[in-house]
Parts: sequence; structure tokens; C-alpha cells
Amino acid sequence: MEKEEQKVENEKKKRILSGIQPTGIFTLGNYIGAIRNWEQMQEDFECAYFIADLHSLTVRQEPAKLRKQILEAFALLLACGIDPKKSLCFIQSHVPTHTELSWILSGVTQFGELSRMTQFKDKSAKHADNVNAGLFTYPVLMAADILLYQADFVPVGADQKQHLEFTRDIAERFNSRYSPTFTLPEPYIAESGARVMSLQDPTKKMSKSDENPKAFVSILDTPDVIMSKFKSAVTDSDTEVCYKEGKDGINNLMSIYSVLNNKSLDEVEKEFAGKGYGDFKKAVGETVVEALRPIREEFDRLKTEKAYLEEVYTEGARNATAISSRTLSKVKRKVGLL
Ligand code: ATP
Ligand code: LTN
Repeated sequence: MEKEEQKVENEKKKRILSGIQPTGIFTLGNYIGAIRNWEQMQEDFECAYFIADLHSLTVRQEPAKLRKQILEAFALLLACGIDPKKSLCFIQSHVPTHTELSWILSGVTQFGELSRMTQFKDKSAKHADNVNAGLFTYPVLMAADILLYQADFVPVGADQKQHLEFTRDIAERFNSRYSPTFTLPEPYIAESGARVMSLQDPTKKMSKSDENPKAFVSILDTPDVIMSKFKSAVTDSDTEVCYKEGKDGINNLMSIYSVLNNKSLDEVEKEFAGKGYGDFKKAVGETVVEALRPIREEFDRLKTEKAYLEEVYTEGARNATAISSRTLSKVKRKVGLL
């Protein structure tokens, strides 16, 4: 391609943005539903990925532990293949524009629409002793995260879809009340693997904050631990490996196996025809062990490189501040701040 053509091509690249909370070591669910897609998108899009540490303050955290988790989460992002040479990577609280825009957007947000958010309802039931204002306004900060960078697509798991719809509503409202300012972001939810379920209760999503460690596979679990978690995964009393309503446990394992091996569910069904659940669980475990091995090895290497990590997130914060300040200045002017 000619140089000029290449330049035009680069300028046309769509923008992607996504974040993840540093509430624990990422799970296989986070990896399959979100981060794995982030990595693949780096080639075709202009990407920004960040650690949503401010969002994690909506649940009670122990300060020293949180500090450690933020750095670990950042290192994990890089270990999962997010490349700071290709993508903007930063830590949310290092970029002050996020909270500033969040306050301005809260003026165009209605109490009623925040009350309808299912994550708010779920989390306030789970943390009934700490239903704080941040938990309620969580989606407004998330909208600010996205709109500041004029993102075209936001790759997330299915559980975040409602927050994205909210973000679009706010952006549309702002654009029509003032003048076109924000790009309307589209959710980008992978068809398969968008919701990996708990290995102990396959009607619930796999979550890194689950009290039962057997319910989730952490991306740093050792091969032995991974194999034993799959071995004890809850299935059903049937014997056939096939994708069917009511077979939540098997459906979940099939979908994990199919995504990581790039096979259709039909192919997986054929591959295991006549074989029992034991063999199938072992095969799923082995696939997961191999998929996570390079990540664990890279993480072990990176966690000793504190100076490198600091350099990357400092540079990331500088660039993110520069990009997002452009949007924020525009917004301040439009709403009438002096
Ligand atoms: P927590 O347990 O603290 O609520 P979480 O494990 O749900 O955390 P988040 O930080 O809320 O993780 O989510 C990070 C990304 O991973 C989001 O894009 C979310 O949609 C995706 N994700 C989380 N859990 C799953 C899952 N079980 N299957 C697929 N995607 C998931
Ligand atoms: N709420 C998201 C994390 C998150 C996010 C974002 C994702 C915060 N800000 C902006 C995409 C875009 C979560 O819990 N998964």
C-alpha cells in the first residue's frame, strides 16, 4: 500500500475502549468474555484499555490489598497480550478527566434510569450493608470513561450491555440538548463465550468475587488446580455431551471448549459422541491449562519488573489525559462553564 493510502487507512481506524475492575485475579470468564477479544482487536482498531480502580471503590476494599491488586491487574492485562506499543493502557484514577466528566454527566442522568440498572439491584442485594452512592452512580462514571475517548465500540461481556445502553442514552441526550459532541458507542459482545458460567452453579455467571473458589478458574491457577476444578464441575445426570436446554453445566463446558479450540458446538458434539462426561471434563481442563499457560508465565516474569510497569502506566496516563482533555474542554464550553 502507498504511504498516503496507509495514512488514510490508519486515520479511519475505529476506536475501541474497555475497562476491568481490579477486584481480584481475572477469571476464565473475564478472559473469554472480554480480554481475549481485546487482544485480538489491537490489530484492526485504535484501542484503549484501563484498570477501573475507581469503580472498585463502590465495594468495600482493604487499602493495602487494593493497591497490590491494581498493579497486579495492570500486569495481567499486559500478560494477556495487551501491548502498550499498540494500545493505550492506563489506570483510571491516574486520569482526572474521568471523574470530572462523570460529574457533568450526572446532571443529565435521571434517578429513575439508574434505579433500573440490574447490576445496581444485584450488588445492593449482595452488599446490603453498604448500598453507597457510588454503587448507584457507577454507570455514570462508566459512561464518562467511554465518551471521553469517543469510542466506537466497547467490547464487554453480556452483563455490561445495560450499562452501554445507558451510555448511549446519555450521549444522545447530551448531543441533542447541546450539540453533537459524543460518538455513540456500540456494544461489542462476542457471540460465543460472552457469559461463562460458574462451575459450581452453572445458572450463575462465573465471578472473581465468588466466595467458593471452586466456582471459578483464575487465569493464574496452576494446571493441577485447573484440572481438579473441571473434574468437580457440576453437570447433570444425563450422559451425552450435547448442547441442550436444561444442561447448563455441560453447555457451559462445551462453550468454553468450543471458543478456546475455535470449533463449533456441532463439532464438539461429534468429537465427544459416545464418550462420557469424565473424558470430556478432562479434555476441557487440558484445553484451559494450555490456553492459560503463556499468560501465567508472562505474568510471573512481569511481576518482578516494577520499574517497567510504572513506566508503562505513567506514559499511559499522560497520553490518556491529553486525549480525554480535548473532549472534556469541549463539554465544559458547551454546558456554559467559564
Ligand atoms: P466482580 O466479581 O468483582 O463483579 P467480574 O468478574 O464480574 O467482577 P468485571 O471486572 O465486572 O468482572 O468484568 C470485566 C469484564 O469481564 C467485563 O467486560 C465483563 O463483562 C466480563 N465478564 C465478567 N464475568 C464474565 C463471565 N462470567 N463471562 C463472560 N464475561 C465476563
Ligand atoms: N463496569 C465494567 C468495567 C468498566 C468498563 C468501563 C468497561 C468500567 N468502565 C468502560 C467498559 C468501558 C465491569 O465491571 N466490567
